[in-house]
Amino acid sequence: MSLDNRFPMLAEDCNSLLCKYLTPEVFDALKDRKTNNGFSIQDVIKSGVENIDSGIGVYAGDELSYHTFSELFDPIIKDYHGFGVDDIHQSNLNPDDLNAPNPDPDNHYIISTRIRVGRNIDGLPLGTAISKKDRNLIEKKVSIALNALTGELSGTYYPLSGMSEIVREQLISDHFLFKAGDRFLESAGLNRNWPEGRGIYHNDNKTFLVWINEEDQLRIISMQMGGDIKAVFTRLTTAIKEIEKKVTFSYNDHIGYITSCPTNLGTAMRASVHIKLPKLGADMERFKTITDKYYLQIRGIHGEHSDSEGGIYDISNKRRLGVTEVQCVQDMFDGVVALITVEKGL
Ligand code: ADP
Ligand code: CIR
Repeated sequence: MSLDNRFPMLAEDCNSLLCKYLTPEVFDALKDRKTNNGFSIQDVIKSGVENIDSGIGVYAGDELSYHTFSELFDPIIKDYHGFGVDDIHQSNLNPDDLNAPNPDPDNHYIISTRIRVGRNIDGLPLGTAISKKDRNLIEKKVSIALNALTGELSGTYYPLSGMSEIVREQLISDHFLFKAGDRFLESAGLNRNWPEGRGIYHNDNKTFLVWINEEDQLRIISMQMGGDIKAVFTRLTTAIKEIEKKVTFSYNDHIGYITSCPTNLGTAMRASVHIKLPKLGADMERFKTITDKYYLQIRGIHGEHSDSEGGIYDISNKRRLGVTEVQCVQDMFDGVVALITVEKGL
C-alpha cells in the first residue's frame, strides 16, 4: 500500500489509538513535516493503517518524531500511560527500593519471571529509519561490549544470519528469542534487510539475554524460572549499568528512554510473569477488573498478539512512562499477589 498526502482511509471498526486520535485536522497539520532523518507522518502511521487490528498503530523514526508529530503522539501517550505534556518522568533502578518477596515460593502459580528494557543508541535514528550500515555498526559495537561482560553476565553473541532453523525455532519456543516476520514491525520498516544485523546474546543458563536490532536496537532481558522478582530485577539493573559503561543510550528528560513504539517510552520496561490462573481465565471480566486496578496487561503465552495456553497467562505492567522502573515492577508484584489471592479463593 502506498500512503500519500491524503487523509488515510481508516476502517469504521478500527479500535487503535491511531484511529482514535488521527483526525483530518491533525493529519493536515502534520502532512508536510519531516524529521532530520526524513521521517514523515506517513511513516509514523503506516503500521496502523496497514494493520487495522493494531492496539496503538504508530511508530517513531527518531527522538525528534515525538516532537515533530506531537499533535498525534501526545494524546496517544496520554491515553496509554496517563502521562501529560507537563508531567515529569523519573528513573529509579535501585533494587533496594523494591518490596517484592517471592509471592509464590512453592511454585504453584508462577512459572517464570522476566523483566526487559528497550534501549536505543544516542544520536542515531531508530530501527524504523536506520540505514543498513548504521544497523550493522550497532550490532558490532554492542556485541563487542557484551562479549566483554564477566561473571554471571558473561556469554556469547549469536548472529541471526547463519543460525540454524532448528536452533532459532527452539530459542523462540523456549521464550528466549524474538519471532521473525511480525507484520506490525514489517509495516513499520523494522524488518528491513532481515536477518542481517540482528542477533541474540545470552549467558550459559539464559538468565541474561540481549536482543540486538529487533523493535528497539537493544532489548536487555533478565529472566528465570519461578517468582523471585527481586533477583530478576537486581540482575537486570547490574547488567544495564555495565552496558552503559560502553554504550550511550538515547534519553530525554521529559519522555525518558526513547523507543520506537510510544508504549515503551519512559522506563521502556516490561516486567512479567508467566502464571497459571485457569479459574480466573474462565472469568475474563473478573480477571480484567483486577488487572485494570493494578495497571497490568494480559498477554498470551508466546508474547504480544498471542493466545493463552492451558490457563497460563503473561501478566505485566502496562504503565512505563511517568513511573519509575521500581514502580513498574511494584505494579506487577502487587497485581500478581492480588491475582493469586483471588485464584486461590475460586
Ligand atoms: P517483549 O516482552 O519484548 O515486549 P513479547 O511480548 O513478544 O515481547 O515477549 C517476548 C518473549 O518473551 C515471548 O516469547 C514471551 O513468551 C516471552 N516472555 C515474556 N514474559 C515471560 C515470562 N515471564 N517468562 C518466560 N517467558 C516470557
Ligand atoms: C500494535 O499497535 O498493536 C502494535 N504496533 C504493537 C503495539 C504495542 N507494542 C509494544 O508494546 N511495543
